Amino acid sequence: MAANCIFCKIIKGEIPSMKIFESEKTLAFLDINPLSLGHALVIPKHHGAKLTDIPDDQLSEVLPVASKIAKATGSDQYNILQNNGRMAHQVVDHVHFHFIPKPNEQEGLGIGWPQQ
Ligand code: IU
Repeated sequence: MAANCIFCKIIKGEIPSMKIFESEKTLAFLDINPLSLGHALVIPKHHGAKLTDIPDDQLSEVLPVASKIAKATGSDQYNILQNNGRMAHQVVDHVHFHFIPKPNEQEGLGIGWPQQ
């Protein structure tokens, strides 16, 4: 954990968030400034700014959680995005994977979030 990291504060519960999934090593919550309905972030609990700072055992849990979220929302049109460094538009220096659904205009987004 890093004392001044906003996502570490979210993990510790010092800052509120709309949590949608939590496990020992991973947390997922809704993005505060969503690019689409259901835009969520999946983060390893281990603090590290960039992908290469995160131990493999933490990283390996992240994509399965993103997959669970995709399944639970019912969305089959979405982006998974992970930015590293300012030139790549990274703003928050705690590794996070964006899940950005592209709701079908006729059907909208699906209905749920993953069960714990
Ligand atoms: P980026 O990949 O570092 O550019 O994305 C950071 C994201 O974190 C961005 O979509 C913000 O809206 C989001 N976010 C958040 O959900 N809660 C926060 O307290 C802060 C940023 I600061």
